[in-house]
Amino acid sequence: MNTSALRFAAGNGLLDRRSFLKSGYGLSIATAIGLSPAGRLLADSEPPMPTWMTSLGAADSAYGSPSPHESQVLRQLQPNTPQTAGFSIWHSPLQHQRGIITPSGLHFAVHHNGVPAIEPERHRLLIHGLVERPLQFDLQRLMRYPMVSRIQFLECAGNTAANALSPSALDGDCQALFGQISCSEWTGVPLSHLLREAGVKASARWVICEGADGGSHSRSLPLAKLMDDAIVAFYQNGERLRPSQGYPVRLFVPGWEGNVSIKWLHRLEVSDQPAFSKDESGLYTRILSNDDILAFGFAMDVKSVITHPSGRQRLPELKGFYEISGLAWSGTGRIAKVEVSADNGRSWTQAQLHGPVLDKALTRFSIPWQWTGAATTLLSRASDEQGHVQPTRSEWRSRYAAHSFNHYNAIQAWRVGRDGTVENSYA
Ligand SMILES: Nc1nc2c(c(=O)[nH]1)N[C@H]1C(S)=C(S)[C@@H](COP(=O)(O)O)O[C@H]1N2
Ligand SMILES: [Mo]
Repeated sequence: MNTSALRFAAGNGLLDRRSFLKSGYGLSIATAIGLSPAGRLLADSEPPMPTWMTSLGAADSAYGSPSPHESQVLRQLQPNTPQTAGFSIWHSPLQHQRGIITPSGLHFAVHHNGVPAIEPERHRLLIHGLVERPLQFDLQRLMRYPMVSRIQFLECAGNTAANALSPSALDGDCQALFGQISCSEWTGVPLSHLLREAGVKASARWVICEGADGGSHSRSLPLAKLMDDAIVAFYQNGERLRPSQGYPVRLFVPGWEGNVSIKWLHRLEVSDQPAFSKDESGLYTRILSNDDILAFGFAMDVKSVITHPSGRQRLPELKGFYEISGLAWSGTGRIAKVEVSADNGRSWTQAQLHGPVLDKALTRFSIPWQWTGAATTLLSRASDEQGHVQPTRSEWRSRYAAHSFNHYNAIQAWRVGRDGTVENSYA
């Protein structure tokens, strides 16, 4: 193909992100992906008309489901994690998704005590402790309060733990390595409405939040954050929560590690101190490199991953045009920029952010790439509006003790081989 019309923006074929937006560049996508004249002729000679074009289709069903041709797009259990009766981690297939919204049936899930079969009419939410008026709500009364909707991500603190812990990069796809992140439109009642109604006492600082699952998963959360932007959510992507996401009601705490968004929410105890429950004293702390223990470090860090091309995908042609596309997010604000490198970090260029760029939501980015066919490594590096930038893996490792794995947010590297294979790498 004639590459004279291409505007290169960084090494090894990364194109200017506006290449296809400005007509002046004279770059057509058909040219870029190399549709040959022979290919065009083939399209002109129509194959025989398929039967679906000449007969009536099937009846539809009362609740839609994906095409049977997409049956490989499924959540998957976390590899190498023993699943016990109650404990399971399901990963979302990021490499099959586009845009920023996770379909509800593909939302990742972490269950410590299985999925309780709650009968909504028997479920109650109790607010007690340091309040003037302890309150107990049934769902019908709870859902009469004014509601808000927000598009926000949820990420498990342990997402990408394999890359934090494993001394060499494990072979895996984007789902296996990064699949504990999803993004939905969440709708519910701001928790501040309910806490004000209960009348929080002046000495209150914390709220102990507990689920109705058999093991009573619970976390202590600072009152200030809950008053600021937490919601008691009933809806996910316009329909009632899936049982897996906390039906009939969950806490949703924007930008913070997933384990604090208590599913099947049934009790809020207002307190002047945290409970130091089992999980918040052990599982959800981080050990720093100087052996200090960081507890109650809630906000998820700025992070990104290229989803196309990504681990275990195979580039169908061994050189030429590809769109690099991925996801970026930060628990402390909006994504400000994502830089991409196609030469293992020697040169970088800014990817296009696809709007809307929302606070504490997944943000889609993309950049056109003219692959020469040589083996290379693709990287993405996100920055948020507060100036946080993703660290390299060795920078991340130097902050934490060797066996620490929560909040891993280092720059991800995908190695592209000359045979078109893509694999996880430590750059
Ligand atoms: N009641 C209850 N809430 C819970 C959990 C749980 O096991 N029980 N798991 C937590 C963890 S560790 C995470 S990461 C998020 C995951 O939310 P999701 O399953 O809707 O993706 O839920 C949190 N809330
Ligand atoms: Mo989690």
